[in-house]
This record gives sequence, structure tokens and C-alpha cells, in this order.
Amino acid sequence: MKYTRELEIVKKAAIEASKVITEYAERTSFTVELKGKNDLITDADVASENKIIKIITEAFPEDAILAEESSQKTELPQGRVWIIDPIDGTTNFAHGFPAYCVSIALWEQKSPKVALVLEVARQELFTAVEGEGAYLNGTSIHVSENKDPSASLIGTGFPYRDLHLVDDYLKLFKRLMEKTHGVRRPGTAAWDLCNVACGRFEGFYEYGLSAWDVAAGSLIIKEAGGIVTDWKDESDWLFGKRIIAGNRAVHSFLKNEISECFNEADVKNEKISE
Ligand code: 2AM
Ligand code: CA
Repeated sequence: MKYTRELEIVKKAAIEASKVITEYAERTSFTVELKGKNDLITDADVASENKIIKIITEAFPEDAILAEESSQKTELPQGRVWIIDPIDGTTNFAHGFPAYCVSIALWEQKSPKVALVLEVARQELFTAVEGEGAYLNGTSIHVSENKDPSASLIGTGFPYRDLHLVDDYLKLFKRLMEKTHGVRRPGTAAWDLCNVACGRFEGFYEYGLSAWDVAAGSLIIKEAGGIVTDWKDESDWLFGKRIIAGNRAVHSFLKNEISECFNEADVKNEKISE
């Protein structure tokens, strides 16, 4: 198996970070600050990120880091890059709502090679290595085989910063309420993607997400047999700020529904701001 040591180190980093996050959650004495509009950061995010970066850089000192709370964020550094979200679902964490993750991916030569998402409250550990399948707590997982959109459960995230597409988003939301078993909004994109990977959701879509929210979950879905694209059905999902994921049939259904509800320019390249 390739990347054995990387997987071992990333598991160690995530488990240590999860202990840090749980200590803060149990103390309930963390500070909450605003980085921007509706954009929270707690001292647990910073402590988790410091712990992960320390463990990864000690093991792989040559590798670059792209981490939510401490890096320059608009493009990937050269070479091997660890893409880190120390808490995905900070708003949930800050309110004591139990759905928040550590998300870490190793990016190399244009794609993620190793991925880990640890949902801290449930201790669900999702892992994948390119070409080696996807696992939940060590058991192999696969996307749902249900091809029927009308019997599917769909995950999404609500827009929270750049709200200029909200009317179209709500149009899509209404159509999906009518056409599927339902729509869920857990509030942590990394875990949403893993819920597609293990077959709980048939599909997922969102706009406005950042690279560290989606890097790991996307490899986990692909290794579980699913599809991940941007809204143009192309591969710019890491920095493109628009993502669709699912089994093949429901991915295609969501792609068509999105093109029915959003202008072509918004599907393609209209800017979505930070
Ligand atoms: P974060 O907790 O790492 O910021 C939910 O739709 C997704 O969007 C989460 O992955 C969350 O990641 C991201 N997000 C960023 N800012 C957000 C906010 N203010 N409210 C909700 N989600 C936010
Ligand atoms: Ca985060």
C-alpha cells in the first residue's frame, strides 16, 4: 500500500486534535471571535490547527501547509501540500451542536492522495488513499446504489457570506423539496461529503466553500465510487467555490437542477466572494 506512513501520521494528528477539541467542548470556556461576516473562530480552532501542523511538519518537514487559520489561501503552494481544516463546522462547535470535524488532505500533483475526516462528536473516522478505497472506522464504504432522485436524501449548506445568489439557491431548494425525500443541512461540508461516501446521502451541493472544506471529503467520495465536480461538470472543485457530489445518477440530476435554477454565468465563473 502506498502512503502508509502519511496515513499513519495523519491519523495521529487528527486523533490528537480531536482530544484538544473535546477538551475545549467539555470546558465550554473557549473564546469565540469573528474573522469576518458570520465567520467564527474559537481558540479551539487555533489549538487544533497548531497540534495538527506540529505533528505533520515533524514527520514531513519538506511538505507545504495550507491551513484555514494560518495560511495564505488563494492558491496551492508548490510540491506536496497538506490542506488542513482544524474544525470544519466551527459554528456548530461554538453553539454546542454536535457535528464538527477535523479535515486533512495530502495534495500532490493536481489531486488529493490521502484524506481523513474525523467527526469529533461521533468519533467517525473516514479515511482514503488514492486507488485504495474509502473506509469508515476501518470498514470499507461505498456510495448509495439508489439511482432514483425521488427516493434520495440530499445534503447541502446554506450560503452564509456572499448572499447574491440566494434567490436562485432558494428556487433550487424548493424544487428539491418537491422532487426528493428531503434536504439536510448538517453545517459541516467535510462530513456532508463523507455522508455521501457512506451512502447516507445520495448527493450534495453547495457554493462558497473553501479548499480546506472539500479537499479530503472529495477523495473519500471518489474512493467510495462517487463523482465530484464543479457546477460546470468539470474538475475545478477545489478552488472553484461550487461543488456537486453524489452517486453517478444523483450527481447528474443535481447538475441539471442547478442549471435550471442558476444563470449560466453563475454556474460557470461569476465571482463568489470570500
Ligand atoms: P468552517 O466551519 O470550517 O468554516 C457549512 O455550509 C460549511 O461552510 C462548513 O464546512 C463551514 O466550514 C463553512 N463555513 C464557513 N463559514 C461559515 C459560516 N459563517 N456559517 C456556516 N458555515 C460556514
Ligand atoms: Ca474551519
